[in-house]
Formats: sequence, C-alpha cells, structure tokens
Amino acid sequence: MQMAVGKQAEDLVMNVNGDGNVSSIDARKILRTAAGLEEIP
Ligand SMILES: [Ca+2]
Repeated sequence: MQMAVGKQAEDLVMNVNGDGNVSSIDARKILRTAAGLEEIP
C-alpha cells in the first residue's frame, strides 16, 4: 500500500514489464535480468 502512494518513481522503475503495476512478476523479471537470463525490452 505504501508503494501505491509514496513511491511512484520507484514503482515505475520496478515495473519492468510495463503493465502499470509492480508485482512478483516484475520482481522475478528483475532478478532474472540481473542474473543475465533475460533482457528488458
Ligand atoms: Ca509490472
């Protein structure tokens, strides 16, 4: 809930798949990207 109000900038950074919200899918994608398994388009 805090992310929805006070962390908009961080929210956009973490929304790597561009669906408008940050979820475990984004978190997983970030981890995979960091590990070199996947690229952010
Ligand atoms: Ca997302």
